[in-house]
Amino acid sequence: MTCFKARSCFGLMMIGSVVGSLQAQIMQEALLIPNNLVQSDTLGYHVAFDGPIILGGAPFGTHGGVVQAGRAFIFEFLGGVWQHTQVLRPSRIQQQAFFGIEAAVHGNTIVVSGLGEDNRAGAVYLYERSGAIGGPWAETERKVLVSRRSIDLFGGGLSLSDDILVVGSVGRATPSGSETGASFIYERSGSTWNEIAMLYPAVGTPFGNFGFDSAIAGNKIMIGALADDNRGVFRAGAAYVFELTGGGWTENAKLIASDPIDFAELGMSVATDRAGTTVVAGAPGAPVEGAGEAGAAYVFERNNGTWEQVAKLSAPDATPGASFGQAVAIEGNLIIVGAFLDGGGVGAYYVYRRNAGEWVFDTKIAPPPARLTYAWALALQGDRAVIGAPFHSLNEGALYVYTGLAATPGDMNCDGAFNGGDIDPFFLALGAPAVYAAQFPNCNILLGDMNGDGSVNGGDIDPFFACLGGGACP
Ligand SMILES: [Ca+2]
Ligand SMILES: [Ca+2]
Repeated sequence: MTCFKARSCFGLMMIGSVVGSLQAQIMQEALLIPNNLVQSDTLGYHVAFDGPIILGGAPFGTHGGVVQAGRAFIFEFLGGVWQHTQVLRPSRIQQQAFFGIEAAVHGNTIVVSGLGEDNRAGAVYLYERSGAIGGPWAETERKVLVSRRSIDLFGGGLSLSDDILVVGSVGRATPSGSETGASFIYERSGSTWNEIAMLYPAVGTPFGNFGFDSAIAGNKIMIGALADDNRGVFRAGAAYVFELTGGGWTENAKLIASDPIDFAELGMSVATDRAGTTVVAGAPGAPVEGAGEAGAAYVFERNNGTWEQVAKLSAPDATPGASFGQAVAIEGNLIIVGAFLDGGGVGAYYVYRRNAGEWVFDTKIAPPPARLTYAWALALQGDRAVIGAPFHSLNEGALYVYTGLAATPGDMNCDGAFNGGDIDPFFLALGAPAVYAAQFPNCNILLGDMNGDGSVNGGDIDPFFACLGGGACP
């Protein structure tokens, strides 16, 4: 438990549980509220998370008299606790740049958006960490578009992998129509990132907001276009899949709801699993059984090269205006969906699991009262989730960290599936638990407790392989 302000600490609590699974007890691990927050910082407006790094965007803070310049907070997992280690500010500080309104982190690289910079032309800033975990992060590059215009809004919909950076520009004009929006692809070459492509829909909607959100997995990039008019339905929204084939990124599929609805805005949020074969897209404006703007999240899976909608998720206690689907995340067989206006503006997130191919509701996590707009943003990796509550405490904002989300026994690399890829990590956990913890920082070692005696030891080997071979599982 890490606390940064005594008044905000309320201990390690068990929040929920899954019947029949000891491992899936979702616990609040930390509440991250740095001491130097100011009103209007809105920490948690965006969250990014990879390995031992949490990045919290705080875009609306006024600092040194520069109105809504924004900043971003880095937290690192050091000595078994989450510690606030650094505040990022860009080399060009500007009024209403909204630095931190979007961000991404992957390995030793961070990208932070200054979407509002230069009259909303927009910019992004890249940072690299020198040295090991805990070492200083320094700005390495600032990227802007060539022939940039105001209202390009370059800097939305960020995603980052080893060598690819995706940057959305929802106001950008493209050859397929005025202001369809676009996403720009950068490839890492040594220590610099070079623009290699501009992605846009083959048949776009003017002002379709293509590029609003994105996700990347291997050779696939998913891009949300929340105002896309598919089938003539105003702002029904869509998510596009692009694939790297024959040396270029090409449009592979356009994912739309089977029941497109005016103002559903599917594509407000987009996430993919690591394999790039399951996509979840939030549609926070969708009605649910007559509850207007209760919101939904659509799940698509790719089988034999074809994408199909396999589920429409909604809150079992859907209420009008909850905006379920404003934020989504997926890891293996686990999806979490934020509903920041649930409970009259308190907010909540919902957990779903894929069980025998079906996506089913598991649990709802709601914070104590008065945590305004909790789950406005969220991120998920392995066993951990990070939840942003940007308007908490007079818009200072806060981040919540939860553990215990992974629930597949034997899934030692916590990618959501139990298979041969878990054998090596299992033996690492058995033989060198400290090394395991360092190598898999967001995994729960107790997923290796296959005989359910509360620890990971030699007695788990036979049950591990029995389950892996198709026999009985815990
Ligand atoms: Ca696994
Ligand atoms: Ca055991």
